[in-house]
Formats: sequence, C-alpha cells, structure tokens
Amino acid sequence: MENLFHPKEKIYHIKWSGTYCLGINIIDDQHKKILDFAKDLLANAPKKLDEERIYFKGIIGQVVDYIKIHFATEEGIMLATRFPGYEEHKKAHEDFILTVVRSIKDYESGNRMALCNFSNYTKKWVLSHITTTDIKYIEYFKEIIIRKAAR
Ligand code: FEA
Repeated sequence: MENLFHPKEKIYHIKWSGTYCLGINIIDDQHKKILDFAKDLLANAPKKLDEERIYFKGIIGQVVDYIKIHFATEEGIMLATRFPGYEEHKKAHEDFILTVVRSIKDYESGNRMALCNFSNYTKKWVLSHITTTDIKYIEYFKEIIIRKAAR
C-alpha cells in the first residue's frame, strides 16, 4: 500500500461537504458513517501502544463489516438497474478490501505505522472513490428515474 501518512498533514480534518453528497439518502448516510470511522481511526491511531492495540482490536472488525455492507448496498443498486460499469466498480471494491486486509495483517504482525497508513489511505480512497466512481452509477440511476417519470 502506498504510504500516505505524512505526520505534518492535518490528518484529522475530514469535512463532509456537498461535493460528496450524491443525493440518495441511504448511500450518503453510509458514506458519512465510513468517513466518521476514518476520522475516529485517525484520531486514535497515535496512542500509546497498549491503548492503540485495544482500540484497534475493538474497531477494525466494525469498520470492515460496515464497509462490506456499504459495498453490498451499492452493488445491489447497480445490479437492479443493470448498470454497465458494475464489474469494474465491484473490482474497485474488492481491491480496496484486499488492501485493507493486507494492512490489518501488517499491523498485527507488528508494523505500527500500518494503522496510520490504513486510516489515511481509507480517508483518501473513500473521498476519491465517491467523487470519481460512485458518481457514475448514481448519475446512471438518476437518468433511469427521470426516463421512467417522463413516460
Ligand atoms: Fe463504491 Fe461508496 O463505494 N464509497 N465508499 N466507501
């Protein structure tokens, strides 16, 4: 995984803005919650080693499970609407999960920096994925709704 952690960067600063709002409530709510997790991870990553390990053990399963639920929600919408970019989008989700799993193993095998890297990577990946990839199926989905309403 690319090292995205820069100690001088204001890593806690994650601000939800209209740019990330895609206009489907369930999706927007899930994105907000994932970013809240990322914010929490970033705020708690630089703790004392013992505290950090306890925190990590308590939260990492929740983060991964929630992200999987979110991906399944999006993929369900894409399948139901026969979105042509489904396979590509699903692959991006799978690659992200693989990176996360690799990062967890890295942390568990003693690399403390993996927690900071993972937290920062998650923040950046999610914000970029929303605005460049999720937006595509949302626009497609909205077009379908508009077309149906015009009939
Ligand atoms: Fe295609 Fe949505 O997934 N944004 N996240 N995570």
